[in-house]
Amino acid sequence: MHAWPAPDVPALPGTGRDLSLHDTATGGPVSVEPGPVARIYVCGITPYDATHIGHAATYNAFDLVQRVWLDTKRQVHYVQNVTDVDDPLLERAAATGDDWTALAERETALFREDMTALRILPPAHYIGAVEAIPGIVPLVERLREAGAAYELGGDTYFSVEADPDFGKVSRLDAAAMRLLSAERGGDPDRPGKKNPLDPVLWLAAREGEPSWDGGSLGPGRPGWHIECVAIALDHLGMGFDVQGGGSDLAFPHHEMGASHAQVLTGAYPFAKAYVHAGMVALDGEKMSKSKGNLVFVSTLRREGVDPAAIRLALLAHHYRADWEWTPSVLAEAVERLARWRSAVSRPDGPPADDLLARIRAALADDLDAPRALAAVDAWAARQAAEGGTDTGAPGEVSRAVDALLGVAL
Ligand code: 5CA
Ligand code: ZN
Repeated sequence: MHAWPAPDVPALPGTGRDLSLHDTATGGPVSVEPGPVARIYVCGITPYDATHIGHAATYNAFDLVQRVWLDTKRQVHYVQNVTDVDDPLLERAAATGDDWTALAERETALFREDMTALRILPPAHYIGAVEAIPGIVPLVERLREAGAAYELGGDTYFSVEADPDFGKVSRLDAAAMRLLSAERGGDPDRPGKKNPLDPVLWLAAREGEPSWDGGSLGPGRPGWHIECVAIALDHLGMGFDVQGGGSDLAFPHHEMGASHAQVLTGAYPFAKAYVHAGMVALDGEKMSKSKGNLVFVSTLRREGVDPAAIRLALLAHHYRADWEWTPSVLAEAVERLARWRSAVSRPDGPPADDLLARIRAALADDLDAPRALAAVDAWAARQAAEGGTDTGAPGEVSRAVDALLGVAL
């Protein structure tokens, strides 16, 4: 499917710094050193509801990764999926009487608009689960032939024991895995499974649900993890630089995906770094479509909130932090945006070369956006207090803020 239009990324003087990111699999910072073409896969939405602030925060984090790479003069090969068929989408469509394809199309279209408004760079390949099915079926067949998958009541399951490296992404103990599996789409209590954690690869056709030709697997639909594996292997191959998503994807989704791919290819690792964004909460609980405690990007836009202010509200929090959306978070961002715009609208100002270096250093250090904002705040405060004579400075600041933080002043 098509993605969304790319915003301009102004070229900046000099070259940016190499990026260090916190990797869930090692539990510490890793120096991400991609080749001339950096490869990143970020898990996309399940389109049964509009983009909320939590989604936007996660996609904003991985947008910064790309902007840092572009600033090091690398190209970025970015792939994202859309889980346009899965249990929660079908359940929502059934509950509202909507056609599930119309629901998915509508919400994906809204997501594209929200991403465009937020100046998030689009993926080069934006692939739906449904369109990936012809590539998924042979992978599941191969896993079965290799003895890494088995049939249960017509469904096909992956055997986690087939991967000697299973567990290395999330590094959780068996009890924690079991709990999260039940919470996040797994079925650890289904009788007959070899290991309670084994995830479904291919779900046999069920009454009233859509199904596709599954070759030797029979008609059905794909499991969730194999969807992202098929898309990532097809467009990026093994050993790509960053696998990204919110922290709720570390287990089971990214753990299972890594295992599927490692067993399929015999290579290790699936991704060189697993990077996870914190969860945004509302009223004390994680913002989630299933709980319904949501603030939608599109609602804020409709209310007349400048998308640049939404983006500044996201940037004010470190991407790995769990944080809470409140009216004052937005009010502070609106106020900051006005301050910055006023500062760059003057014909001259204090010199800005040091500011560019500070933004670059902050972002290269595990995407420390709050530190980058503080550096811009300091420049804007000097501008307001004493002004300056550097006629190039306001332009340099707005180009740096645009290119590295995605905020057009
Ligand atoms: N389609 C799958 C991934 S393949 C999925 O998780 N879709 S989603 O719509 O539920 O979430 C999309 C992305 O937003 C995921 O990376 C998820 O981790 C992230 N996300 C969901 N809720 C929040 C939240 N409250 N705060 C931050 N990120 C969130
Ligand atoms: Zn995914």
